[in-house]
Amino acid sequence: MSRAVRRAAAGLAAAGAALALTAPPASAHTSLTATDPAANATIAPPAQIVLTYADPVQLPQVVLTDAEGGRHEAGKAQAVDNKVTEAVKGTLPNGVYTVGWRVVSPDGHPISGTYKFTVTGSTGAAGTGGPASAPAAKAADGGSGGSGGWLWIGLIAAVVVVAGGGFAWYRRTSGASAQK
Ligand SMILES: [Cu+2]
Repeated sequence: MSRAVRRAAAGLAAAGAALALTAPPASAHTSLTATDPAANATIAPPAQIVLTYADPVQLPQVVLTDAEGGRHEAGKAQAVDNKVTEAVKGTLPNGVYTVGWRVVSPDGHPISGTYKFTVTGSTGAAGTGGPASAPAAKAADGGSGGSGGWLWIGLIAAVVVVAGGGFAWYRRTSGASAQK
């Protein structure tokens, strides 16, 4: 009887050990292993944000906000293997910026986080780092034809003017109605 119990216990232990050996590694979320710019770094204006994870990731989202909530990322984030890259719009003026990110782990779980860095020594004065400066820089690189570049600048300037006017109008009207 006691031998049978011992045998059963030994069998259970062996089964448990086999299960532990054959079970897939506990599928954990991936994790952020490195960032460029580094968290809490004080640096010259970066051209892009590069986030490195422990595993390949999908569906990346990155937002870059200044202290006033203004957005400075350009286009969509790109994920290649375990690296996510997000371009920065124009030259960041001096100040503190927050990077907010979200990716989907290999196990299908989304993870997200934020960190801050500080820009110093920037030649981009506050208010001039807007949408028009990025295409202007590209046109100066000679990447697109001269007239094409100017067409884009004009188009974007028009969009900015229209959007700015609309926003001002919205603020006026909503402010007026809120006061009454
Ligand atoms: Cu997970």
